[in-house]
Amino acid sequence: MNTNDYIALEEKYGAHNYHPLDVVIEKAEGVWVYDVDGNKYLDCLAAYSAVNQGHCHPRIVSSLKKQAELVTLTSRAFRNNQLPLLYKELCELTGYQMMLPMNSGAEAVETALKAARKWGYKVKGVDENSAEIITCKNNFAGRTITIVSFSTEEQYRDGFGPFTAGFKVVGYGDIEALEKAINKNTVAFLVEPIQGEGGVVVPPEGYLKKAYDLCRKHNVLFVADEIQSGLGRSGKLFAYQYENIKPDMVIIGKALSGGCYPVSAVLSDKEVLGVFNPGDHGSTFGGNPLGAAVARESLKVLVEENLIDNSYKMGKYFIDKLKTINSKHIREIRGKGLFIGVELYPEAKGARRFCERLMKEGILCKETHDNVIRFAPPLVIKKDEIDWAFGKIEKVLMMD
Ligand code: IF1
Repeated sequence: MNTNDYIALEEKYGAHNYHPLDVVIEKAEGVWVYDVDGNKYLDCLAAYSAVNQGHCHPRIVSSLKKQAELVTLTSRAFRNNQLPLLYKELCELTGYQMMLPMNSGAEAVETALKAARKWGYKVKGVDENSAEIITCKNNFAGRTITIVSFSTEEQYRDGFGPFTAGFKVVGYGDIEALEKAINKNTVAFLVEPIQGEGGVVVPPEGYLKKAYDLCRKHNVLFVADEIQSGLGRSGKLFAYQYENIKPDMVIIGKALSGGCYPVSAVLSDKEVLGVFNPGDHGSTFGGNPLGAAVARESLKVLVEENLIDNSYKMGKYFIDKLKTINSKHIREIRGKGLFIGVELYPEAKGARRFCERLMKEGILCKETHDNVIRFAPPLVIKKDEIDWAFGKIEKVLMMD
């Protein structure tokens, strides 16, 4: 079978909830992916930052294989020997006292929302059923009905009402709007330290600290959604670390498993996650030994292979090179670490057509927010691979 044969099957049998590029990948290793027709591509999306450690990292794959032959799932009705070790290693790495494991990012976001509301009622003393959570315009936190209840992207909401109450939306970076939105019922402020789907938007210098201080002043939880920006993507372990803050909750996923298995988590100190009592919350697969073993190895690889520092250095190198491209299409180049967005002018007629051209040149990337090309390769990328990609990116962006 060739590319078109696979596409035909997808068209015939699959729900059409995506519009992917016409590339059918059958193998991947490090920063490279290979399609069914024998073509090779540099992956500049890394599965939306789930493959920070590189595709099929040997250490992570072998941890998956080894654990899969021991025990994969016990349910949380019983205990297993991998989760306690993940708890310890993840809390020591991040400096938090507690962790609650889930599977998808959205499940971890929902967990954080429930923890914030419960903390609001049991600790802050907000009246029952009146908790409010503030989020930002152009947020992306997942696809559940509660999460899209606070989305500002019409398409993500269309046809999915009625929506969950108790959310307010303020401009990203607008500290006055945040202050105005806070009231006695506010329990949390949920924010991406760098907005991914919003177009790789880095907030104004000092915004996160000012928002954090406002949360402190009004006894509101500062909750960082680091599912995409975290675990080295921004050039630091967490993107929030570019400012002098320590969120009350941090939500992670994606690269927590190196892209080998769905593992997500919420991190906090005891005051917040301590509000959960046995039976309050859970999930069949949450905290399973297979995911825990994979997550443990994924974190070890991130640290032992200095991928965070590589993200910082290669990201700076990549951005500096991109800034030399003298293309009429480029409005702004922005990002931190290997979390890079190239925003095009509206006259460029959208980023998708450049992504299609880049695919023909052997580079896979994804447009976000219509006019932004996102470059977010695995954090293992080397200078010569960036040089190789740069030549093709420059060629494509210099076209009409
Ligand atoms: C899709 C977007 C990215 C996330 C942040 C929570 C989640 C995500 C900051 C939920 C997930 C994924 C979802 C995937 C495509 C991708 C995406 F384009 F949708 F918005 F990365 F930008 N917080 N993002 O980025 O995690 O439940 O997916 O594990 O839904 O198409 P999830």
